[in-house]
Amino acid sequence: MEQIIIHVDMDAFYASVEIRDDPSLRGKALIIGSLPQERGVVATCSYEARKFGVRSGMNIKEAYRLCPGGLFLHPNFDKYRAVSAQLHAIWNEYAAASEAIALDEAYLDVTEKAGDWAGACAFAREIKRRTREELGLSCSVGIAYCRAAAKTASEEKKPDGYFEIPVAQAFVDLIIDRDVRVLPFVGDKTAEKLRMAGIRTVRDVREQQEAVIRLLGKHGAWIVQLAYGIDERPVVAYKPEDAKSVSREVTFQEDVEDLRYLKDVLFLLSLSVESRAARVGLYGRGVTLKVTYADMKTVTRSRVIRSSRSAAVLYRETAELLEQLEERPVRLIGAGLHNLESEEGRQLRLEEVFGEAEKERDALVREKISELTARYGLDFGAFLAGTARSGELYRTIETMRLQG
Ligand code: DCP
Ligand code: MG
Repeated sequence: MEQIIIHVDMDAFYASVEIRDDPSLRGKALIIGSLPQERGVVATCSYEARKFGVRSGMNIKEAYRLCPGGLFLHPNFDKYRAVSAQLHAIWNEYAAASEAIALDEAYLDVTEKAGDWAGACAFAREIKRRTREELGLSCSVGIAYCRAAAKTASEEKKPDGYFEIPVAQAFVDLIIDRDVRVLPFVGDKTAEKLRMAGIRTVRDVREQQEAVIRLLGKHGAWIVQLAYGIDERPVVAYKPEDAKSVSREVTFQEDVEDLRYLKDVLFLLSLSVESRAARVGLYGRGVTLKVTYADMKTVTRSRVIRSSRSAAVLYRETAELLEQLEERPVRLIGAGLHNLESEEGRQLRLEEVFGEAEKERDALVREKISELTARYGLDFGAFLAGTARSGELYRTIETMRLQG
């Protein structure tokens, strides 16, 4: 699959917006998040503050210790959301499909609109120019033949960066001696597992690919592919704020790290989404997983599916997406269907006509419910009767967390 993808990411986003709106802040070590005397974390900070070692997600006390002369400000989310909408509106003009990953970040599939590589590079330059001229903010862009490389490229020359990775060989040459964490889906935990097996760099992954797969299974096979610069994931048109979706999310009373529990929660959320979608008579052609980590960083991941609203499908897809994320304490998790379509618009597949797909899904749902009943000792009958009601859902999820 030939693709040309631009990844665009704003520089020190929240901090840059504050500096734009109050030029007296320019050049200062600006830290957005809690104030030093409060409990909390750094959301982001200006590049001047980064020189002191301050980072997103860091405890605010630690940030204060590193940078006592810094200027600490609370975030203004409404403002960032409004700016984000303006940013994505500009970027979307250049893409046939654009996938908003965060308020300040998107993948743009420019393959068709740009026509060729030179056209894509011109788009990237124009995106930078317009973002600066129209919104007074700087961004970093990466242009590449695949998502993973585009993301690496946008980080390569931050801030105000511009970088091209036209082919797989160029990507491999760039990252081969870097830490495995340069690859998407390799977070701290995965990196640690690999390190225990003596695998530290991308080169090590290539040279010990059997070991990587043995160690990490399907996830490992992904990582090996990426180490060869192979990444065919498409850009899935998706905007988190898109109202045309049916989704359900839950914020935990306490942060959660247990992957099995998180998957069980996804299953319950999926059942709830299915019943909601059924009530409004809609099916989705995309699924979305949303995760907010304990440090407030939110990530969303989407996939294209064959039109469905089945809890089994939604669960299977979102659980897979979850496995590909970094393992860090989770504060909120959500699952949803998007790219919705109604009954009439759908083309039935043969398996559906004969009811086979449905039987298979029902079996998966039944199996999963008996698994949960055994694990948590709860009566899921009551829950199933009320899946669409939030109260029941939250209560069940919290009870499971306390019993798990
Ligand atoms: N954010 C947050 N908590 C985090 C990470 C990020 O609240 N742990 C918010 C603040 C950031 C915004 O999301 O401004 C975008 O995140 P990025 O990771 O893109 O960070 P920045 O844009 O701030 O900086 P960079 O120039 O490194 O992209
Ligand atoms: Mg950014």
